[in-house]
Order: sequence, then structure tokens, then C-alpha cells
Amino acid sequence: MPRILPGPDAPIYALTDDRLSLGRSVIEIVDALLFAGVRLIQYREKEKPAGLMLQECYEIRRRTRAADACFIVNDHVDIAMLCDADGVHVGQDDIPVPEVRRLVGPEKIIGLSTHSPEQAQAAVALGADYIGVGPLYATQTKKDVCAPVTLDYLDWVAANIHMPFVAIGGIKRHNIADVVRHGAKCCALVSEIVGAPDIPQRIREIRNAMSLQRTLT
Ligand code: TZP
Ligand code: MG
Repeated sequence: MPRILPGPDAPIYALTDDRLSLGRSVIEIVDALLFAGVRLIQYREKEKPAGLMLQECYEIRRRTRAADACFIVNDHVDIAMLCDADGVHVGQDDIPVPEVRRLVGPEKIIGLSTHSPEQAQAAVALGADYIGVGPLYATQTKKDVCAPVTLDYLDWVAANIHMPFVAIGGIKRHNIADVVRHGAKCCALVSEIVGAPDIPQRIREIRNAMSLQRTLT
């Protein structure tokens, strides 16, 4: 399977969150995402027992593999390895990237959340494969989140960092054109996607807003 990273070939990065999914299971959400053609999916479930997360990840791995989609697991390096996910995404306070690399090996994708130019430069030096840039806007989805980094940090990353990056945090249909205008080739969305009653329709709206902005810049 081709290695898929955030960027022009995968402009939408969808993250799961059962708590915001209007009663649908994470498997139903993943099916809707794959049906809509999303090729970059992160399993991010914060309040589930590890055994359940592992079972769900096995199932999502089967489905994403059949669809040629990239599957990333948030936080849990062990679960990512057991289900043979394509990669793992960690935050600044999680296991450091070099140690994650020692566990997962050279082929797996490692994503690292960053909130400042220093952290972005460190991510390059540490050997991350892509960085998260955010939260751009206020968000209810992530607990203990830092203050919004604003579009200034996105501008800085777009101008100075030559590795794949994904914008995240409070991105919605109404502001995604701004995010693209400030240099994001890939946007990560949680509540705007999993909270949509019709996920394929919502993905179409997001794609349209992104491509319209690209034609203007
Ligand atoms: N990291 C920074 S903000 C965020 C994560 C995981 C949550 C984004 O969720 P939403 O619903 O798209 O604002
Ligand atoms: Mg984390």
C-alpha cells in the first residue's frame, strides 16, 4: 500500500470520537468515511478500555486496508503495533518520538502535535514524519488543550517547515477556506465530521470549500 501522509493527496484527515458521533459506532463512522473517499483516518478514543480499543482497531485495520486508506492510532503505540496500523500520533507529553521510533521501526508513520516554531523544528530533528499544527481555533473536542496557536503559527510552518503537516483544532466548513489560504494542504477535523448526520455529504462540502479556496490562491 502506498504511504499516505497529510498533504495534497490526502487533504482531509478524519479523527474518530465516539462521544460526538450521534450514537453511531466508531466502525459505522469509519465505513462512512471510507465510503466518502477519506484516505487518512486516526483512531482517537479517549475514554475506552484498552481491550475494546484493540478490538476496534483490528476491525478498522481490516476495513482501511481493503480501501487502501492510511490508518493512524492516537497515543497507543502498543495498539498501533498489534493491529499493524500504518502509524501512530503522539503529543508533546507522550512517549518521545525517538523512543516511539525504536518501538515501531523505520517504516511506520509517526505524527507529532506541535504548538510552536520550536516544537516544529524539534519534530524535524527528532524524526517525526508529519506534524500537527494547532489548535488553530478554540475547540471543545480536546480536553486540557492549550490556547489557540492562531493562523500566525500556521503561516510560520507553511513558510519554514519542509515536512508534511496537518492543521487542526476548531476547523469547520465556515473557516476552512482561511486555513487553506494560510497554507494548509491537509486539514484534520473531528466534531465537524463525526458530528454530521450525513458524513459523505459533509465531506463533499469540506472538499468543495477547500478546492474553491485553492482555485483562488
Ligand atoms: N488536537 C488539537 S485540537 C484537537 C486535537 C486532537 C481536537 C480538534 O477537534 P475539532 O472538533 O475538530 O475542533
Ligand atoms: Mg496524545
